[in-house]
Amino acid sequence: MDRAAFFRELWLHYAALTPQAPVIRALFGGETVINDHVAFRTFAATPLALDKLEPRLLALGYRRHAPYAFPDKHLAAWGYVCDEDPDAPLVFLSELDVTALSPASQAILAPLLAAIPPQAATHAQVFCEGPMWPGLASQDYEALAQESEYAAWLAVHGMTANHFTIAVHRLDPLLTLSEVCEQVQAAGFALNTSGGMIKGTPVELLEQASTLADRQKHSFADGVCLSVPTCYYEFARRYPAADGRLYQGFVAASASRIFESTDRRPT
Ligand code: OOG
Ligand code: NI
Repeated sequence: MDRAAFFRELWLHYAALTPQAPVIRALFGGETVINDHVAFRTFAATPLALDKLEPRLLALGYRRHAPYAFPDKHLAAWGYVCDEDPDAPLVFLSELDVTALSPASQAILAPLLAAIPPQAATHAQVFCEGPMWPGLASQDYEALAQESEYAAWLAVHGMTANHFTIAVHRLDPLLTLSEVCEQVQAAGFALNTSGGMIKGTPVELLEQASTLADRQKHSFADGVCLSVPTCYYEFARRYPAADGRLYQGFVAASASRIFESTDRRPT
């Protein structure tokens, strides 16, 4: 599959989980909006680990750019860039070190991880395939989320883009990130305020904001139906680095707060 087809298909899966996304994108030009990046989550040391998925990104024309670490969330990530096409979205791929979780959380996850097919990373649709494991009971979901919102989200949704991102620096006419945030809020969408509404500064070459994830009813293995966070939309404004080219990296301190866009919150 070529890169354009890959992102078209990914958007369809993402928009089905994220009804806010096409509505918000339409505020800023609809299909003319440039997608700055997408992000995926996975379980480390499994057939879907980052090192197993990476060849799929390389095959789409990407290369590893920079690593990021989130020790408090037991996450590691890489950013990927596409040299052939400066307009291609960047990719942020993170993985959870399950062995760093409590024995109770590891026990909840063990049957899921054991069910991942050995060749899962080679599946044609791996990046929008969803969970390749049996469903959780609702109380296990809630127990897991207490310790790791990331683990609980990933257990429910599996491999799928958890956000797309409006490239604010590419909007015409140009808007500031706070103008973008105001328009999104005026349209009725709540933003993630963890660490402040706008994360990062021009000095860090990247300013970011994001919505709170949409929610959908999910029916758990014990028959209980709960509203769970699905996916969110992000807004990123990049600035030129010293060499005059736009910064292509991420900012770990900001990313750490952006992850929280899919946290469960009291409803
Ligand atoms: C990724 C969070 C980090 C960014 O742009 O810094 C991120 C995630 O939620 O999986 O997207
Ligand atoms: Ni992002």
